[in-house]
Amino acid sequence: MPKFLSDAQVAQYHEYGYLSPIDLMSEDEAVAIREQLENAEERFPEHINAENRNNAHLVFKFLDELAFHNTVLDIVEDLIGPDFSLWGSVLFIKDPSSPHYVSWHQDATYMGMTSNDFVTPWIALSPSNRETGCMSMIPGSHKNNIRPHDDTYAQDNILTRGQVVKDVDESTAVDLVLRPGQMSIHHGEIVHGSQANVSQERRVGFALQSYMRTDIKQHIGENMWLPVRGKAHAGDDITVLHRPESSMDDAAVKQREHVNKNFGDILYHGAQQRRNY
Ligand SMILES: O=C(O)CCC(=O)C(=O)O
Repeated sequence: MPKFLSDAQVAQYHEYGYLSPIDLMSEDEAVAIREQLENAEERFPEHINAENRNNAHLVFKFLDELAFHNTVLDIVEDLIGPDFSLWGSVLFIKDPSSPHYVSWHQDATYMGMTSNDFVTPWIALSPSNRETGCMSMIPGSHKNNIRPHDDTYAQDNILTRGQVVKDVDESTAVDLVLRPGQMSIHHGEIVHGSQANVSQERRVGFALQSYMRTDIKQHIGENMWLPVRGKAHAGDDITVLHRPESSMDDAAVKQREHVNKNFGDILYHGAQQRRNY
């Protein structure tokens, strides 16, 4: 029996590769978290910006708390079972009237995992819609394995390599419209992307990328995992990560630097170029 989702939602996830929208918190709660985020951007501009956007949950308590939000974890458990860790997180922020977009891609392509059966909750901290540049999914595309990607390094593409899957039938795409406080969740192999923000409003999304069963391992780089629920990742090759004691504490900052170096080495493994994010 699922903990949060209905049986129909679980079946829908397996059929289409995503679920959306899911009510996670009130709009007021989401606005309060966004305020904390914008306060952190002001206070620690070197530690949280468009280039330094990965794994901020390892240094900011309010993001760590989102990563351990009980409802998020119940939803994850309904989809991948009781034993899982968190691999990383990414803040996907698009400023008002900015050209930045995300090309059609499959998350698992460059993660170097032994299985791609994992989930990414994406939490909206602002309105995410067609104008602000919401995510769009190609339903069912998680069933066709990883397709070839071209690394374009296109300037306005905010994916690491600007990687793109060719020949996507865009007529089947579904826009995931979210109000602040709602979330979506998607499979590691689903083809998805997002357009530029043509509105006057900032679009702020926090992707917990990704929660993975603890029998899944990294086969490129160091095997680093933040234990979340159930049986933790085990083995001599596992580096266990820790939650921050308080925001920006020294040990947490050091740990994140180490994790982000490893993250970059994995995501750019074999790449022709390396960008600063
Ligand atoms: O936030 C976006 O526009 C894209 C995010 C994304 O590709 C992801 O979370 O996997």
